[in-house]
Amino acid sequence: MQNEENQNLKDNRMAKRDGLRGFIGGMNKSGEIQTRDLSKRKNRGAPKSSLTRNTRDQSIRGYLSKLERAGEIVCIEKEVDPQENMGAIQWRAYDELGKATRFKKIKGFPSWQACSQIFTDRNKWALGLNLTPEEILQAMSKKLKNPIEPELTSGPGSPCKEVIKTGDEASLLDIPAVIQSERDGGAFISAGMAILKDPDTGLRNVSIHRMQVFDAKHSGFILLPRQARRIHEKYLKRGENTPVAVVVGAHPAIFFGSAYTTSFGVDELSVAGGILGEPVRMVRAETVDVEVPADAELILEGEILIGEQRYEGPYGEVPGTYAEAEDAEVFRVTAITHRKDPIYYSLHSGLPTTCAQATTGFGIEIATMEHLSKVEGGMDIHDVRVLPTGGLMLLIIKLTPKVEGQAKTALMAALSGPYLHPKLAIAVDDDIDASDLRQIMWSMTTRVHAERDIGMINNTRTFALDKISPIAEGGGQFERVGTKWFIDATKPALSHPEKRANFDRANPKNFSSTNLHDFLPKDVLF
Ligand SMILES: Cc1cc2nc3c(=O)[nH]c(=O)nc-3n(C[C@H](O)[C@H](O)[C@H](O)COP(=O)(O)O)c2cc1C
Ligand SMILES: [Mn+2]
Repeated sequence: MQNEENQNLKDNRMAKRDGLRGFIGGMNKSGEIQTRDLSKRKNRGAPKSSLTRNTRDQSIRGYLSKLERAGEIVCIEKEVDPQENMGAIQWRAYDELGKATRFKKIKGFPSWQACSQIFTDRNKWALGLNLTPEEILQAMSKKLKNPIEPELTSGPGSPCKEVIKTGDEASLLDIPAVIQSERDGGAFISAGMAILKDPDTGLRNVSIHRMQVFDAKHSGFILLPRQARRIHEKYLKRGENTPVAVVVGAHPAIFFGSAYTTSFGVDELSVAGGILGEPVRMVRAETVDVEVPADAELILEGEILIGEQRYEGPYGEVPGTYAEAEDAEVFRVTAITHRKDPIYYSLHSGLPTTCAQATTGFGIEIATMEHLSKVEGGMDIHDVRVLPTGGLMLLIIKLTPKVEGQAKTALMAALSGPYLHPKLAIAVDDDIDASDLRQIMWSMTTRVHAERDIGMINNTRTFALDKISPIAEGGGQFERVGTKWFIDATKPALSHPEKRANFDRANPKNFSSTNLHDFLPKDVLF
């Protein structure tokens, strides 16, 4: 009995994550999932209203406090070891409890704390960005259209400069970088937001790059063919090293901005400002000509070296498999600045579910929703989900198909959206919770006639880390060509009401008006 209850509790917690909710539980009449109304819980750190939002905090600390008040984070007082067990603890805490982790005592790093798995699902992102899970995709689209430029503040007294180490004092070995997956080539600084400046225009770019710690002064620096690489190549042409400041631990809006794909020349810190509703406060770095967010936990200043490559990897990557070891760019540190009691963001990558899937995935959801709003003059799209289980390659669209074939148009558009990652797109109807794998599987068996409802597009570019897609002839390990495919698991369209009704769910009588909790014994904790 006890075991059964424990199992139920565990199932309940599981349900909060990758869409394993009760099959029909938690739905209102229209089939929309009812997410917990956080605003009704006292002192739970939920957003009050847009007018009373505190936009002054630009650190990661306010968000960690909110996670704590909302019961979304476990605090580990026992000593942990970044080389041995931090990776497993942080991963399991989310997998088994659905929670982020705060580490209070780290072996070998007495003045440091760490946090992990803090952006693993939509609820946590909503908490961090002061939005509700229901409004988040539309609200973010709007905010992304209204960037606010960062502003320079005076340096002294900035939290990120409480400790300044330059020259021999600046050592990467002083940072509690974690060995995450079993076969990782070493410890990685995994949540570094690299700020680069275009040498021609002075325009700033911010993006996240994994950095394998090689020694006190050097780390790897993986540069996929995106905007940071474009800027790095400009410095290469000039025969110069690329100056860079890497930020670890800042407000969720800043972290989101650095992981979001925008047009070349758009400053991701302006994107972050738009989300915050005020300029990001910046200070000048010590040894490179770059500005950094004043309220950050940790800054690594340095340069990406010209003409130097080192063997890097393997690394447990976002699909949940390893990126092979290969030659990669090298970063050399010139200064390290941090708070006097820094909180290191130990971002876990690798096997789902981690921040690695739920961060880029969240960006893909917003961009896909926006992209689909322009297709067929706008369709009736209710939700877009990049479920972490799919390692960024699975995308679910929830829509009401008005006419036959419309879901397939949406699916094709979704597979050629702004991001390359989605490989399998599945359309579900408006009575399905698009975050619930059980409901998705049910739709796929009961509403899919495979011959009609499945499509494949061969020989298309696929996600750089999708190892099942072969490497393009003559390309590097990140250039892949494969097959994108889609499944239309919607009901017949609104234009065929009788056929459509034929696929209605056989819901229990009065299920939406019957509240299970009214009938449960009062002393049972749920
Ligand atoms: C956790 C995480 C790790 C990432 N690691 C890398 C990396 O090592 N190399 C890389 O080129 N991109 C990496 N990315 C992707 C880029 O940071 C991301 O696509 C960014 O938006 C690119 O910025 P850009 O549009 O300015 O080029 C990572 C993203 C996340 C969320
Ligand atoms: Mn960019």
